[in-house]
Amino acid sequence: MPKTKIDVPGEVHFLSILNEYGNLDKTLEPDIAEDVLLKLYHYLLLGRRFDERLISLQRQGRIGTFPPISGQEAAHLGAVATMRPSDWMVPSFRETAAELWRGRTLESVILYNNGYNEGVRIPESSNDLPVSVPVGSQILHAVGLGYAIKYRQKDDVVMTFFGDGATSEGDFHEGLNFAGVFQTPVIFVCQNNQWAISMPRSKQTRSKTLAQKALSYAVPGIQVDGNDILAVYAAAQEAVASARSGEGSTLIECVTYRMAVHTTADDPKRYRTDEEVAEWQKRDPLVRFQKYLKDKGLLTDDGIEATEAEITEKIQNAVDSAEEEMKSLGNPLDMFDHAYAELPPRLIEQREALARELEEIQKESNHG
Ligand SMILES: Cc1ncc(C[n+]2csc(CCOP(=O)(O)OP(=O)(O)O)c2C)c(N)n1
Ligand SMILES: [Mg+2]
Repeated sequence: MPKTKIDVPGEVHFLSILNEYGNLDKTLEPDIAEDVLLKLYHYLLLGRRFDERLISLQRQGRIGTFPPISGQEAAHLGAVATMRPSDWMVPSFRETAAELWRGRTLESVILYNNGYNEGVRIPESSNDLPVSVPVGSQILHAVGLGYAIKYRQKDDVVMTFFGDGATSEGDFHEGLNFAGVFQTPVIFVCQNNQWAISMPRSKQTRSKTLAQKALSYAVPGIQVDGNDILAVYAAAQEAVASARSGEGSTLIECVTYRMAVHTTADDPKRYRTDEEVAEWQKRDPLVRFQKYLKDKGLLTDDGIEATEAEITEKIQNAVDSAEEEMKSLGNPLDMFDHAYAELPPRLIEQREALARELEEIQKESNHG
């Protein structure tokens, strides 16, 4: 059948600057100030150590279920480091290092993972949105914000995060389509960590890349080595500049790996091999960046030790103060707040019944 090839615009490129052996492509090295490079190292390490501490707290029953970020720190940190404070970060649930970079406190993360409302409170000074657990739902919030920014003729941008699994959700496609049609200033950052709980990337889609999915919505898509913080930074910097200047959205697929459990309620040994994990451990973003900074003469063994000590203390202080704060929080009646402007009669009754019960418990403990 005679057909004419349509010249569909768009190509997908892969970006790597600092490879897994720590070798640098000098021609692509982004120009990042020394203090920013060291700050990035601090937050990479903080993300890793805080993760380890949170897992240990969860195992001791001192926090609830928690989704670790180990292995993915560069993929989200490198991206947000290109934003300015007035921009909007719209996270999913696996971007702790980036949230800390944006000003979220360690205490807030601990409170959130213990189920306290206070842990999702965003400071007045920040535009960022809280963690979103329903997979992909935040993408729609992000494009809505992007549309509002454009409507108000501001030059802020929105950066939203999601996983490889989220690209199978309708929300992802609706969001990208909206972004393409309305040219919203939204940067879509997909942390392709190879797994959506036990569902491998290979069963998620037959597409060669996730980045190419953007092309059908007339949005540029790029794939980067997500364990290479310089590549993530460079790609995000370009995407942010483009969005800020009115040229619309970009999808950045960060190829990375979840080195730990999906959440503390998961056992990955049931669906993936130790060999696979070991293979990715060799591509650790932290080790690679550390080598880069050492080669540049910005970091020494003493410097690493000092940063470790500073971080250990920071985390310990946060755990202490969060545990102290939690003693005065946690009124079970709070569960009736925020869902309704006015509680329906059925819930008013339930609230009153619970309040009576709590009073009884209190009385008994006062006497006992
Ligand atoms: C709409 C919806 N469906 C299912 C879930 C349960 N769930 C939580 S995380 C997850 C997998 C998400 O995978 P991915 O998008 O790759 O992100 P990752 O967890 O790997 O960071 C699923 C299915 C959910 N939270 N929301
Ligand atoms: Mg995933």
